Amino acid sequence: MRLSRFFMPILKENPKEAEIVSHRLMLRAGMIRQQSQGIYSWLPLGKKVLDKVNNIIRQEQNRAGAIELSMPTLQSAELWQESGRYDAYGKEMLRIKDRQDRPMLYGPTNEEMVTDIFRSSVKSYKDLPLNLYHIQLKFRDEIRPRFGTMRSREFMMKDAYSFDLTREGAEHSYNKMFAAYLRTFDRLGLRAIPMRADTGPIGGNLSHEFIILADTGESEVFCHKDFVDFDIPAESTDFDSVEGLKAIFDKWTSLYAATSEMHDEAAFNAVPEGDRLSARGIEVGHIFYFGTKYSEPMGAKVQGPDGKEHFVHMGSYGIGPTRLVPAIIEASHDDNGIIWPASVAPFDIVVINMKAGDQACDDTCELIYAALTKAGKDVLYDDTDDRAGTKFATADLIGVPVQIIAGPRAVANGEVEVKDRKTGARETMTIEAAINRFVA
Ligand code: 5CA
Repeated sequence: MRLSRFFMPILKENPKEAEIVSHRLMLRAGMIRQQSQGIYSWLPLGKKVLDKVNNIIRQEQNRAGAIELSMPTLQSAELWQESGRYDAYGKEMLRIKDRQDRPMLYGPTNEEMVTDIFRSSVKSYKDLPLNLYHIQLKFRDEIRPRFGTMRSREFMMKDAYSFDLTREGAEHSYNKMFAAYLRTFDRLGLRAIPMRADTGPIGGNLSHEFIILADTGESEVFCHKDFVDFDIPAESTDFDSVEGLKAIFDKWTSLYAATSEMHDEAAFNAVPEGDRLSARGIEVGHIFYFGTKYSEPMGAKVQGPDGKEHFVHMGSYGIGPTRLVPAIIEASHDDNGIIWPASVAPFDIVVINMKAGDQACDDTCELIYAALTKAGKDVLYDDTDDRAGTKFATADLIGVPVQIIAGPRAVANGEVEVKDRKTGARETMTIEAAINRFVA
């Protein structure tokens, strides 16, 4: 992508409304724009990162056996009256009427709708286990939307819903998502710790929040410090192995970890003092087992091997992609801007032409841009006629992991500079060596 033809409205000034660093940097880098309170557009640079986050989530959901579908944002109130949540959900639900005066709502979550899909076509235990997920916008009319897309009113959620014949089966489904979440957050460059959590309006009595430790987090959390170094389940994890996944779950729940709502002071004080971590955290995922809470009132049942009808045991599993993007920035930035982990960077490499219009610089940059693009790299080429200083500042701000810098002096020697955004290390090398480093 040539920067001269891209749409990346960088802000020079620090936006006054931004209270935390991720919100400030997302606005400055032209990733998002607020359209009304708590409702955001994702501009091209932000959309690229969000898509990469969603793809990693998708890969890990698929690996764990979940199946993707797409459900609508607008739902009929009738379904929610069946479960009893239409009245219970309160003011967070945006209620709408259509032209026939029928009550509708903008979905804050999808337990009812997916249960309706399930009951309309699944009749036998032989079709279980089943886990259906989608990545879709949600709306919650939060009292205090804040921190940009960290807590917004319209936000994206990956929500998965599992169906099993028995409680034991449902626990295995829960453990699959538990392990998939550990892998997902790790691939996003984050250390997320599962903590016992309150179930709120979703319900049930088994639930874990996945929390990233960050000073700007909204939750107060308490855990054993060893979680910071625990091993992540490998790519080769067998998601069909009941014992294997139970072992992962047992290990990751063997030490104390709880959010403030579930905090047990006495249990925490039993942890040796030097091992106690009391910190702030960002909730990036939340998983629930709630048994037959929805299947009973909505009549979602299957025939079991005993020939009798059984209400299915369900769980739901959420991740917030539009919250994850700022969470990654909170965990990875410096005074100059964002430092993206390679897995979600909007571009792999930025080529900086220090003197656009200079034939040698132009030719060198075009050569590198073409070679790396051909090799499958996603390259941003800063071909604008801004000053070199402005280009360096922009490249640092938007956090692309590698910068290849072509200035007249180096280019005259057949060389360019390669800068690592994270460490700041710079290396001068031949043009060919620079290309080879990223093609190989
Ligand atoms: N139905 C369940 C799981 S599918 C559910 O709704 N869970 S939740 O309420 O915990 O939300 C799941 C995830 O969505 C949260 O962990 C968080 O990452 C994200 N999320 C929730 N509310 C917001 C919000 N206002 N802004 C941004 N992300 C949010």
